[in-house]
Amino acid sequence: MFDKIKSLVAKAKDSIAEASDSNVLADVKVRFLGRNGEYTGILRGLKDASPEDRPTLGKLINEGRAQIEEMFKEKEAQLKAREQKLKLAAERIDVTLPAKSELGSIHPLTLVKNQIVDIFIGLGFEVKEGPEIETDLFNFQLLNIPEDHPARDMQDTFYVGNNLLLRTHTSPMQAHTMKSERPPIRILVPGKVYRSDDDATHSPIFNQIEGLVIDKGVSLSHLKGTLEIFAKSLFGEETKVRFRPSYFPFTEPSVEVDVSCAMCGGKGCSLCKGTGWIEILGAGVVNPQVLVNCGIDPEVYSGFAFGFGVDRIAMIKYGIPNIRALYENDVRFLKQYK
Ligand code: FA5
Repeated sequence: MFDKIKSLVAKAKDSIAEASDSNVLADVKVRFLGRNGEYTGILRGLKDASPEDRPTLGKLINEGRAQIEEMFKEKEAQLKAREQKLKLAAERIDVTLPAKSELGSIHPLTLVKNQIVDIFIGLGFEVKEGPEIETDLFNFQLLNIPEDHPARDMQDTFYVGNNLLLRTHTSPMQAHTMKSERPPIRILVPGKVYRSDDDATHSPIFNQIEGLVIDKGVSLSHLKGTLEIFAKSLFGEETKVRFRPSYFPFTEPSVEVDVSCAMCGGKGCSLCKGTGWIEILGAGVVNPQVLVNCGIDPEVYSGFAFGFGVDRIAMIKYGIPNIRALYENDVRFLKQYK
């Protein structure tokens, strides 16, 4: 038995030395020190030893076990350190390699907005932004929109609280500016607006750009000249502009503005539904009542205003058939606008 203990300790020593990684070492440990392990088995043999040998043998067995455990501990630490080193080497990142991240692209709505803003900056307009949460006063009342106008209905407007709503157009910024500044005023207001609308050409959230000019002697012909320059700059020199009579409570007279179809040059195609014209905005001469509401004397000053849907223009410019494509953030769609 004395020899067996010695030879098992020696055998364990060899097996431990040979173990090439932590998994192998763990198996070796089970083989020697597990519940049914070779070395553990020796203890069971102790009962067959003579009573006078037992204390010495017991002591030897324990010392042998302590020795084997110590050898395991040392080897485990050794293997762990080596494996950690290998792992770090495998995960090493070469920070000097060229970066491979893909460049993003500008959203088509932002592209169109930037183009429009640039054109109007060139015409001397000042760019402003306004709140998306508005009061009934600024979104409707000051703009001469009567109490019973359908736009004020719950079906069309998102109300967010007592007298508060998500602005349905960028026109409230007309009132904010006229109440806080004196003419001459020449502003352009891009921004998000909200309506309870949802189909292929209408989205509950969309983008408008508002324009307002107030000065002495401003008339409808100034509006036409301004929009002609705008349309030619955005859609091409050949573009023609057409005014059709319309109605907005805050402008009088009011017009819908069409541009000749950029795709067919006015001959008629699927984009313009065969008419040769595409409607892009609403506009008009500022209603004198709105000037009075905002503290500007209509006997001295007059002005024009316009407001167009940026989404509609992006759809025309890029031939996008469904407005939802602009809000779904599908990278395959957005990538095309690099
Ligand atoms: C207005 O919102 C007026 N405030 C425009 C205006 C400003 C008139 C200044 C006169 C003076 P309208 O409701 O027609 O008008 O909307 C303007 C444009 O927004 C439309 O021509 C259309 O291009 C766009 N539009 C309207 N509803 C939606 C929608 N749900 N989704 C996308 N675009 C829309």
